[in-house]
Amino acid sequence: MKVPLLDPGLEHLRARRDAALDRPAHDDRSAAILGIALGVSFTLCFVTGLYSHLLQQPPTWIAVPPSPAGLFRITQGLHVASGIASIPLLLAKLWSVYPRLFQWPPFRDALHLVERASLVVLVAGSLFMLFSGTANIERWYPWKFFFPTGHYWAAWITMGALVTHIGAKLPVVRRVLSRTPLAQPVPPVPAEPGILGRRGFLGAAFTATGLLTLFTVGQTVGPLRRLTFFAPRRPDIGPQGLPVNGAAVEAGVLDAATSADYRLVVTGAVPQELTLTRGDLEAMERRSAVLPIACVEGWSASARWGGVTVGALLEAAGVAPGADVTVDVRSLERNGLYGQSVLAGDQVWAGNTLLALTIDDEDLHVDHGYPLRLIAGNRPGVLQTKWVEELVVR
Ligand SMILES: Nc1nc2c(c(=O)[nH]1)N[C@H]1C(S)=C(S)[C@@H](COP(=O)(O)O)O[C@H]1N2
Ligand SMILES: [Mo]
Repeated sequence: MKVPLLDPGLEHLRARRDAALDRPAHDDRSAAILGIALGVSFTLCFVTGLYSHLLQQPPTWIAVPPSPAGLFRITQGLHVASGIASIPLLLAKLWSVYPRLFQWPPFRDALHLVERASLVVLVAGSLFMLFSGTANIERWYPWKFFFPTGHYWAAWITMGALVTHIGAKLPVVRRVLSRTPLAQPVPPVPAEPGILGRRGFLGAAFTATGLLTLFTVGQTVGPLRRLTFFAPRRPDIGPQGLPVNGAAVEAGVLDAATSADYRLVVTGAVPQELTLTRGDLEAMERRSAVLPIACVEGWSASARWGGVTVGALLEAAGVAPGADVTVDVRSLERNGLYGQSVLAGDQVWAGNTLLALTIDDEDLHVDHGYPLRLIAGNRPGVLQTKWVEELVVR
């Protein structure tokens, strides 16, 4: 279809667009290669994100196992790393395909219209996911919704649009992968000075992706911690060599946590309620375990924790060992998202589900939860409640 010329300026733009579409950075092959990379990073990010969501908001019929203890550390490390890697990939992809925005006519038939409309959802959803995830890593919340809920549901919508898009583009991807010539072979574009070829363009995109990953992943991969230039936290900087999320002063618990009046209460469905001082807890049988704090924000760090098992406390309160109970772990910090967490299933009785008194044989720093904090295997950091003052057995 030939559109009548209205305006020479428009005609000039159109000529530029057609020339751009012939350039290697904007051709099908570049777009498909970046699309494949994004398909991989988005899928990895989605699957690990689902796991994270499941652990943080488990349905009642699922009891998250306490082992492998480091599993969440790996899945959440991958989640944040694949999300960060997707940022330069997405920018490169958008750069690669943007001239197509001005394609005329905008759609060929009804199906093509649906496919192009789904792109609005895909692009908006992708930008939203990567922006909200990055902002959360920085603990910056310039919005009104609850981050986990918004990020979770937007992920489903974005992935739906992605599946639609992949379905529509599969033939192109297949041709590119099998390296057969594209449907209408275009004469090779002569190299123009100052214009990147495909190799240069894709090379720059993948190099940026690699460097950004390398300079952030040290927040969870210990040996790379010195290269953590772009992540807000290094895993070894903080009191007792561990980062802090939510200091005692911020939580408003500094006085209560350091007071001689501190007591741990074990209550609920127990034959015998307990009220214990920190001294009573120190006198109980001690266990130690090497466990990571793995924050949903993507940093993680391992430490050797010492303390009392939750199981031992329940037994002291008269609960039969191994009984099918759920335990609400409550903090001195009563309000806010972090005020309590739940232990269920095997996590209740596991030998490495601790109420910790020490890190590396030193009393916990108050910002790490002194006098007593929960630490257990395969749990997101948000559920490792600090300044524990009450266990309620159900
Ligand atoms: N009561 C309470 N517990 C809490 C928090 C908090 O702010 N208040 N922060 C949580 C989060 S998000 C993480 S990642 C870990 C961090 O523990 P740390 O500060 O000892 O490293 O504690 C968790 N437990
Ligand atoms: Mo966290």
